[in-house]
Amino acid sequence: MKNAAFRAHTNIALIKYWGKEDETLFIPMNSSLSLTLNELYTDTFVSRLDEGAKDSFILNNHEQSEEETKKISKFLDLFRKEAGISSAFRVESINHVPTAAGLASSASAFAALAGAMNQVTGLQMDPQKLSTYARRGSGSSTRSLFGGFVEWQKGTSSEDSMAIPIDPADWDIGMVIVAVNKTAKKISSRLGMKQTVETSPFYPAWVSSAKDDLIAIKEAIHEHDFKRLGEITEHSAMKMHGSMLGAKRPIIYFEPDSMKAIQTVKKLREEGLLCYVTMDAGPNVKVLCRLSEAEKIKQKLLEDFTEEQVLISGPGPGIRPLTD
Ligand code: 2P0
Repeated sequence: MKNAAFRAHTNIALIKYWGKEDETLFIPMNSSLSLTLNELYTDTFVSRLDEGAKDSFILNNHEQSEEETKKISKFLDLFRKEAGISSAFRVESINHVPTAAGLASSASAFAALAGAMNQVTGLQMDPQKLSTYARRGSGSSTRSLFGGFVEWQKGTSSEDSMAIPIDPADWDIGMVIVAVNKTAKKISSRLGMKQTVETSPFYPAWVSSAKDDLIAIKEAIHEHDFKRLGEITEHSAMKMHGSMLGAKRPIIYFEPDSMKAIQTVKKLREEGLLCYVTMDAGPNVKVLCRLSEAEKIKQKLLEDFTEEQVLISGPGPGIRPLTD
């Protein structure tokens, strides 16, 4: 095959991934669990080039630097090696992220590229195995192979550190995303996790409590217990940020507007609405809620934020080929 195109949706972790056991193979310290989102996704087109050509990478219609292309080439090497081929590829990606959201994610990017490479090379790996390949591009992209609630089992080796779909999340689950700040983050997740693992005295507690949280959240999902799901989600995010605050030097992703959104969610909860915050390696706040109540939550957030800063999403599907 000469060309292939795939779509992958981004995901937000409810039990966070923070820290690597193996930095080269992207094996995490703890298993994690996420929700795939319908509204944020990446479309990636790959074409095999003629002998002698070099890899090229175009993102949102802009040719990327040699340095960025090198990262992609390293990822493509995994597929070239498995397929026993040496050809170069042209990779073109479009991030479908609403204006000003600032939520472009490596999770959907590497998942879409893994899907396209799996097809164009004729490897036809099953999604589980393919998730171990996506992982080598970016840890969180492992989980974007599937839709709904997805677990990334840390495993014991590169071959079994993979994603498993847990539940389609088709029981009135949604997220309200508050784009607090769209500028690029100051400390990359990769660096942030490394610094936390190496210097935070709270890190071992993070790892052991993430294990318990994972068991508990899977029970909550199984029982469709939304309140418990939300409580575990918020607690996991705050514990992850707590471990970062204990790093030397401290890693602080909170901004005044993040706190504003968190306070609003707290107030809504006091008024009886079930909604819970989570935050990643940046100041944006994501609110886990009932999809049927997302609009009400959005309206409340609009008292402090603009229309283009607040986005509602339901659960999204796993990767799929684009045929038209
Ligand atoms: C997560 N994050 O579980 C966590 C929570 C951010 C905070 O996965 O180094 O881009 O490429 O494996 O996957 C973001 O980190 O990091 C991330 P690498 P990645 O979603």
